[in-house]
Order: sequence, then C-alpha cells, then structure tokens
Amino acid sequence: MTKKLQADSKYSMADSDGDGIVTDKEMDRHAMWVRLENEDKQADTQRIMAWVSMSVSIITVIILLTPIIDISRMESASGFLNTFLVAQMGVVLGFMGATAFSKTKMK
Ligand SMILES: [Ca+2]
Repeated sequence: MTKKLQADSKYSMADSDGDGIVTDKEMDRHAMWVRLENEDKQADTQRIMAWVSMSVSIITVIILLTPIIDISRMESASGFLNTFLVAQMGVVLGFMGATAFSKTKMK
C-alpha cells in the first residue's frame, strides 16, 4: 500500500521538488525551516521587548526629572520606581546577554 498525504496537507509544502513524494530528507529540511522561522520570530519578539523596556525606563527617568511629578509623590513611589527600573534593566541585560551567548554558540 502506498502512503499518501491527505488533500491540502500542511506537509505538502515539504515536497520541495514537487514529485509528490515527501522523502525523509525533505521532511527534515521542512522541520528545520519551521524551527528557523520560529527562532526568527522569537528573536524579533525579544528584540521588541528589550526596546520597549529600554524606552520605558528612559521615558520614566525623563518624566521624573521634570517638575510634572512633585517631590512628595516621588518619595512615596520611590520603592516601586527602584524595583521597576531594575526589572526593566534586567530585561535589557537579559536580552543582551542571551544575544551575546547565542552568537558565541553559533561559531
Ligand atoms: Ca519530493
């Protein structure tokens, strides 16, 4: 009995030479493509997260340095602000560390 893919199967795109047979090699290549695409999307998301964290931290500091916030309110929020800024920097540093680490792993 010959094996067949179902009609409009999501694996039909794995048949890269279009001969109607999805070989193990084609399947592996397809799996690798999917993995690379997912890694690319993940890297994009992490990069956006790092940018947002960095921007939010900078904007927060700029706002704190303007007279919009009065000193008494800033004192009551200082505990929260410390934690907030350290956490944001943690995200940025984590991203930079992970990027540097994955680059050394690629070599
Ligand atoms: Ca094929």
